[in-house]
Amino acid sequence: MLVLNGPNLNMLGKRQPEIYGRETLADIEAACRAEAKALDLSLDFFQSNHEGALVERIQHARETNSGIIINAGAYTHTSVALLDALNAAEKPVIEVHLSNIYKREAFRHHSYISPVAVGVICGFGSQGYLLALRAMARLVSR
Ligand code: CA2
Repeated sequence: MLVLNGPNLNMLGKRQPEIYGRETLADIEAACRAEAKALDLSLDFFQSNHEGALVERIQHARETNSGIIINAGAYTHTSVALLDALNAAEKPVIEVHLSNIYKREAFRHHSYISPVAVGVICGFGSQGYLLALRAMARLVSR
């Protein structure tokens, strides 16, 4: 399983705790690792601030991962390149957001990722990643 994180998510816990909470990305990774272990899933966890690095990691996932859980950060709302890469990967995708993007500015209401996703989880903070892992465990065991 690949859990992919986009730009600025490395800043979690360091700024804007009122929107994104106090947990760091390392805390979320640790929680994901514990959940993946309980679900008997192998886990790769990756973050980049660079669109091309995210595209390359998705390309690699085609060979190495059974599914992709992605919080693309702001690239969610801008990146046709990530959409194309996810389509080409031909793996189940679950889109995750910490915040409820529909409660926020209108420009966050559109996602380029959602059309390729099996489902979207937003507004539950870091718990969303764990919910996505549980949903993905079922999807890949089918
Ligand atoms: O709610 C989410 O998970 C988002 O994907 C987070 C993105 C935002 O652009 C999306 O619209 C929704 C931003 C991540 C930035 O995270 C920060 C955390 C702490 C300090 C600064 C940025």
